Amino acid sequence: MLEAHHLLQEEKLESLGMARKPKLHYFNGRGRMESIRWLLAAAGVEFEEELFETREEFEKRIQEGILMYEQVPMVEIDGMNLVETGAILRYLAAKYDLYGRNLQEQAWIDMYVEGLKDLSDMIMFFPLSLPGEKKMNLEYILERATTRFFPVYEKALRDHEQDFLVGDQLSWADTQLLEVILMAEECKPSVLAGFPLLQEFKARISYIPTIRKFLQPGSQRKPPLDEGSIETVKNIFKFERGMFLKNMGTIVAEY
Ligand SMILES: N[C@@H](CCC(=O)N[C@@H](CS)C(=O)NCC(=O)O)C(=O)O
Repeated sequence: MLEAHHLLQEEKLESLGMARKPKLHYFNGRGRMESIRWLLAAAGVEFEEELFETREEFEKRIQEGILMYEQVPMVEIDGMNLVETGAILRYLAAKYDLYGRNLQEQAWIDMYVEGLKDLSDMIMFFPLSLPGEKKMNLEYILERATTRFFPVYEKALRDHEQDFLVGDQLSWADTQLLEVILMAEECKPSVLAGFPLLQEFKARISYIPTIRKFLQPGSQRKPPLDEGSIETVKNIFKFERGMFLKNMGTIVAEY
Protein backbone atom coordinates (compact mmCIF):
# COMPACT_ATOMS: atom_id res chain seq x y z
CA MET A 1 0.00 0.00 0.00
CA LEU A 2 2.70 2.38 1.11
CA GLU A 3 4.92 1.28 -1.80
CA ALA A 4 2.06 1.86 -4.25
CA HIS A 5 1.49 5.30 -2.80
CA HIS A 6 5.19 6.13 -3.15
CA LEU A 7 5.14 4.95 -6.73
CA LEU A 8 2.16 7.13 -7.57
CA GLN A 9 3.88 10.13 -6.00
CA GLU A 10 7.02 9.42 -8.00
CA GLU A 11 5.06 9.04 -11.23
CA LYS A 12 3.35 12.35 -10.58
CA LEU A 13 6.68 14.05 -9.99
CA GLU A 14 8.14 12.39 -13.07
CA SER A 15 5.30 13.60 -15.29
CA LEU A 16 6.05 17.10 -14.01
CA GLY A 17 9.70 16.60 -14.91
CA MET A 18 10.60 16.68 -11.22
CA ALA A 19 11.61 13.08 -10.62
CA ARG A 20 14.15 12.60 -7.88
CA LYS A 21 17.58 11.50 -8.94
CA PRO A 22 18.27 7.81 -8.31
CA LYS A 23 20.46 7.37 -5.23
CA LEU A 24 23.12 4.66 -5.28
CA HIS A 25 24.25 3.01 -2.04
CA TYR A 26 27.58 1.24 -2.21
CA PHE A 27 31.18 1.43 -1.07
CA ASN A 28 33.45 3.93 -2.76
CA GLY A 29 34.63 1.68 -5.57
CA ARG A 30 33.56 -0.16 -8.71
CA GLY A 31 32.47 -3.62 -7.60
CA ARG A 32 28.98 -4.70 -8.59
CA MET A 33 27.76 -1.10 -8.77
CA GLU A 34 29.94 -0.03 -11.67
CA SER A 35 27.74 -1.52 -14.42
CA ILE A 36 24.80 0.32 -12.86
CA ARG A 37 26.74 3.58 -13.01
CA TRP A 38 27.60 2.84 -16.66
CA LEU A 39 23.98 2.22 -17.58
CA LEU A 40 22.72 5.41 -15.93
CA ALA A 41 25.55 7.44 -17.41
CA ALA A 42 24.93 6.07 -20.91
CA ALA A 43 21.23 6.90 -20.55
CA GLY A 44 22.21 10.44 -19.55
CA VAL A 45 20.53 10.07 -16.14
CA GLU A 46 22.01 12.05 -13.28
CA PHE A 47 22.39 10.16 -10.03
CA GLU A 48 23.48 10.68 -6.46
CA GLU A 49 25.71 8.38 -4.48
CA GLU A 50 25.86 7.48 -0.80
CA LEU A 51 29.30 5.92 -0.62
CA PHE A 52 30.43 4.27 2.57
CA GLU A 53 34.00 3.64 3.65
CA THR A 54 33.62 1.60 6.84
CA ARG A 55 31.95 -1.54 8.16
CA GLU A 56 30.01 0.65 10.66
CA GLU A 57 28.47 2.76 7.91
CA PHE A 58 27.46 -0.40 6.05
CA GLU A 59 25.95 -1.92 9.21
CA LYS A 60 24.02 1.29 9.84
CA ARG A 61 22.19 0.74 6.55
CA ILE A 62 21.52 -2.87 7.47
CA GLN A 63 20.05 -1.74 10.77
CA GLU A 64 17.88 0.82 9.01
CA GLY A 65 16.29 -2.16 7.25
CA ILE A 66 16.72 -0.70 3.78
CA LEU A 67 18.77 -3.61 2.36
CA MET A 68 16.52 -6.58 1.60
CA TYR A 69 19.30 -9.17 1.81
CA GLU A 70 21.62 -7.08 3.97
CA GLN A 71 23.70 -6.55 0.85
CA VAL A 72 24.53 -3.82 -1.61
CA PRO A 73 24.26 -2.59 -4.39
CA MET A 74 21.04 -0.80 -3.51
CA VAL A 75 19.44 1.91 -5.63
CA GLU A 76 16.71 4.19 -4.36
CA ILE A 77 14.50 4.87 -7.35
CA ASP A 78 10.82 5.44 -8.03
CA GLY A 79 9.89 4.90 -4.39
CA MET A 80 11.70 1.57 -4.17
CA ASN A 81 14.86 0.38 -2.48
CA LEU A 82 15.99 -1.81 -5.37
CA VAL A 83 18.52 -4.55 -4.66
CA GLU A 84 20.09 -7.44 -6.59
CA THR A 85 22.39 -6.20 -9.32
CA GLY A 86 20.60 -8.05 -12.12
CA ALA A 87 17.19 -6.77 -11.04
CA ILE A 88 18.51 -3.21 -10.82
CA LEU A 89 20.17 -3.37 -14.23
CA ARG A 90 17.09 -4.83 -15.92
CA TYR A 91 14.82 -2.21 -14.35
CA LEU A 92 17.08 0.62 -15.47
CA ALA A 93 17.64 -0.83 -18.94
CA ALA A 94 13.87 -1.15 -19.47
CA LYS A 95 13.08 2.24 -17.96
CA TYR A 96 15.66 4.11 -20.01
CA ASP A 97 15.08 2.30 -23.31
CA LEU A 98 18.31 0.32 -23.38
CA TYR A 99 16.63 -3.08 -23.42
CA GLY A 100 15.78 -3.61 -27.12
CA ARG A 101 12.54 -3.07 -29.00
CA ASN A 102 10.93 -6.47 -28.43
CA LEU A 103 11.26 -9.74 -26.50
CA GLN A 104 13.68 -11.22 -29.03
CA GLU A 105 16.04 -8.27 -28.81
CA GLN A 106 15.73 -8.45 -25.06
CA ALA A 107 16.75 -12.13 -25.14
CA TRP A 108 19.82 -11.29 -27.27
CA ILE A 109 20.78 -8.53 -24.88
CA ASP A 110 20.41 -10.97 -21.98
CA MET A 111 22.63 -13.53 -23.71
CA TYR A 112 25.35 -10.96 -24.26
CA VAL A 113 25.20 -9.37 -20.81
CA GLU A 114 25.15 -12.71 -18.97
CA GLY A 115 28.32 -13.83 -20.79
CA LEU A 116 29.92 -10.45 -20.19
CA LYS A 117 29.06 -10.76 -16.52
CA ASP A 118 30.98 -14.03 -16.26
CA LEU A 119 34.03 -12.30 -17.68
CA SER A 120 33.67 -9.10 -15.66
CA ASP A 121 33.12 -11.08 -12.43
CA MET A 122 36.45 -12.79 -12.98
CA ILE A 123 38.18 -9.46 -13.52
CA MET A 124 36.33 -7.87 -10.60
CA PHE A 125 37.44 -10.57 -8.16
CA PHE A 126 40.95 -10.85 -9.57
CA PRO A 127 42.49 -8.31 -7.13
CA LEU A 128 41.29 -10.56 -4.31
CA SER A 129 43.28 -13.54 -5.63
CA LEU A 130 45.56 -15.26 -3.16
CA PRO A 131 49.11 -13.89 -3.67
CA GLY A 132 50.49 -17.18 -4.96
CA GLU A 133 47.67 -17.53 -7.50
CA LYS A 134 47.72 -14.05 -9.05
CA LYS A 135 49.78 -14.91 -12.10
CA MET A 136 47.83 -18.08 -12.83
CA ASN A 137 44.48 -16.28 -12.44
CA LEU A 138 45.51 -13.42 -14.71
CA GLU A 139 46.63 -15.82 -17.43
CA TYR A 140 43.39 -17.72 -17.08
CA ILE A 141 41.25 -14.57 -17.34
CA LEU A 142 43.11 -13.34 -20.44
CA GLU A 143 42.86 -16.74 -22.05
CA ARG A 144 39.10 -16.83 -21.40
CA ALA A 145 38.67 -13.27 -22.65
CA THR A 146 40.50 -13.85 -25.92
CA THR A 147 39.41 -17.39 -26.76
CA ARG A 148 35.88 -17.65 -25.40
CA PHE A 149 34.26 -14.25 -24.93
CA PHE A 150 35.74 -11.66 -27.33
CA PRO A 151 35.39 -13.95 -30.39
CA VAL A 152 31.64 -14.06 -29.69
CA TYR A 153 31.27 -10.27 -29.80
CA GLU A 154 33.66 -9.87 -32.74
CA LYS A 155 31.54 -12.35 -34.73
CA ALA A 156 28.29 -10.75 -33.55
CA LEU A 157 29.40 -7.36 -34.86
CA ARG A 158 30.55 -8.89 -38.16
CA ASP A 159 27.32 -10.83 -38.72
CA HIS A 160 24.97 -8.14 -37.47
CA GLU A 161 26.55 -5.39 -39.62
CA GLN A 162 25.26 -2.63 -37.37
CA ASP A 163 26.96 -0.14 -35.11
CA PHE A 164 25.48 -1.92 -32.10
CA LEU A 165 25.38 -5.48 -30.80
CA VAL A 166 21.59 -5.76 -30.91
CA GLY A 167 19.10 -4.02 -33.19
CA ASP A 168 19.95 -0.59 -34.52
CA GLN A 169 20.23 1.38 -31.32
CA LEU A 170 22.41 1.54 -28.23
CA SER A 171 21.51 -1.05 -25.61
CA TRP A 172 22.68 -2.34 -22.26
CA ALA A 173 24.68 -5.01 -24.16
CA ASP A 174 26.82 -2.27 -25.72
CA THR A 175 27.49 -0.43 -22.47
CA GLN A 176 28.35 -3.70 -20.76
CA LEU A 177 30.68 -4.73 -23.58
CA LEU A 178 32.54 -1.42 -23.55
CA GLU A 179 32.87 -1.57 -19.77
CA VAL A 180 34.34 -5.08 -19.93
CA ILE A 181 36.70 -4.23 -22.82
CA LEU A 182 38.14 -1.40 -20.75
CA MET A 183 38.47 -3.68 -17.70
CA ALA A 184 40.29 -6.30 -19.78
CA GLU A 185 42.60 -3.64 -21.22
CA GLU A 186 43.54 -2.65 -17.70
CA CYS A 187 44.73 -6.25 -17.26
CA LYS A 188 46.57 -6.24 -20.59
CA PRO A 189 46.59 -3.14 -22.82
CA SER A 190 46.93 -5.13 -26.07
CA VAL A 191 44.10 -7.56 -25.28
CA LEU A 192 42.07 -6.38 -28.33
CA ALA A 193 44.95 -6.91 -30.76
CA GLY A 194 43.25 -9.75 -32.62
CA PHE A 195 39.79 -8.13 -32.65
CA PRO A 196 39.56 -5.31 -35.22
CA LEU A 197 35.79 -4.92 -35.00
CA LEU A 198 35.92 -4.69 -31.23
CA GLN A 199 38.55 -1.97 -31.56
CA GLU A 200 36.22 -0.02 -33.86
CA PHE A 201 33.30 -0.71 -31.54
CA LYS A 202 35.27 0.66 -28.60
CA ALA A 203 36.12 3.88 -30.46
CA ARG A 204 32.55 4.30 -31.75
CA ILE A 205 30.73 3.70 -28.48
CA SER A 206 33.24 5.75 -26.48
CA TYR A 207 32.35 8.67 -28.75
CA ILE A 208 28.65 8.76 -27.80
CA PRO A 209 28.34 12.04 -25.88
CA THR A 210 26.92 10.62 -22.62
CA ILE A 211 29.54 7.89 -22.59
CA ARG A 212 32.35 10.21 -23.57
CA LYS A 213 31.42 12.37 -20.61
CA PHE A 214 31.46 9.36 -18.26
CA LEU A 215 34.92 8.40 -19.51
CA GLN A 216 36.37 11.80 -18.71
CA PRO A 217 38.15 12.51 -15.43
CA GLY A 218 35.88 13.87 -12.72
CA SER A 219 32.89 11.70 -13.65
CA GLN A 220 31.28 9.24 -11.23
CA ARG A 221 33.19 6.36 -12.82
CA LYS A 222 35.37 4.66 -10.23
CA PRO A 223 39.03 3.63 -10.55
CA PRO A 224 40.16 0.00 -10.30
CA LEU A 225 40.89 -1.32 -6.80
CA ASP A 226 44.35 -0.44 -5.49
CA GLU A 227 46.07 -2.01 -2.49
CA GLY A 228 44.49 0.47 -0.06
CA SER A 229 40.97 0.07 -1.35
CA ILE A 230 41.30 -3.73 -1.34
CA GLU A 231 41.87 -3.53 2.42
CA THR A 232 38.86 -1.23 2.83
CA VAL A 233 36.63 -3.62 0.89
CA LYS A 234 37.89 -6.63 2.84
CA ASN A 235 37.07 -4.87 6.10
CA ILE A 236 33.63 -3.68 5.04
CA PHE A 237 32.47 -7.04 3.71
CA LYS A 238 34.59 -9.22 6.00
CA PHE A 239 36.49 -11.05 3.28
CA GLU A 240 38.80 -13.06 5.45
CA ARG A 241 40.49 -15.74 3.43
CA GLY A 242 40.60 -15.14 -0.27
CA MET A 243 39.11 -16.12 -3.53
CA PHE A 244 40.01 -18.66 -6.13
CA LEU A 245 38.96 -19.31 -9.68
CA LYS A 246 37.44 -22.62 -10.62
CA ASN A 247 37.99 -24.23 -13.97
CA MET A 248 35.01 -23.21 -16.04
CA GLY A 249 35.03 -19.50 -15.47
CA THR A 250 32.99 -19.68 -12.33
CA ILE A 251 34.22 -17.79 -9.34
CA VAL A 252 34.12 -19.45 -6.02
CA ALA A 253 34.53 -17.29 -3.01
CA GLU A 254 35.96 -18.66 0.20
CA TYR A 255 35.42 -16.42 3.15
N1 LIG B 1 23.30 -11.31 -5.54
C1 LIG B 1 23.69 -10.02 -5.04
C2 LIG B 1 25.01 -10.14 -4.33
C3 LIG B 1 25.36 -8.85 -3.65
C4 LIG B 1 26.64 -8.94 -2.82
O1 LIG B 1 27.26 -10.00 -2.67
N2 LIG B 1 27.05 -7.80 -2.30
C5 LIG B 1 28.21 -7.70 -1.44
C6 LIG B 1 29.00 -6.46 -1.76
S1 LIG B 1 29.49 -6.38 -3.47
C7 LIG B 1 27.71 -7.56 -0.02
O2 LIG B 1 26.86 -6.73 0.25
N3 LIG B 1 28.25 -8.37 0.89
C8 LIG B 1 27.90 -8.32 2.28
C9 LIG B 1 27.28 -9.60 2.75
O3 LIG B 1 26.92 -10.45 1.92
O4 LIG B 1 27.13 -9.72 3.96
C10 LIG B 1 23.76 -9.03 -6.18
O5 LIG B 1 24.09 -9.45 -7.31
O6 LIG B 1 23.49 -7.85 -5.98
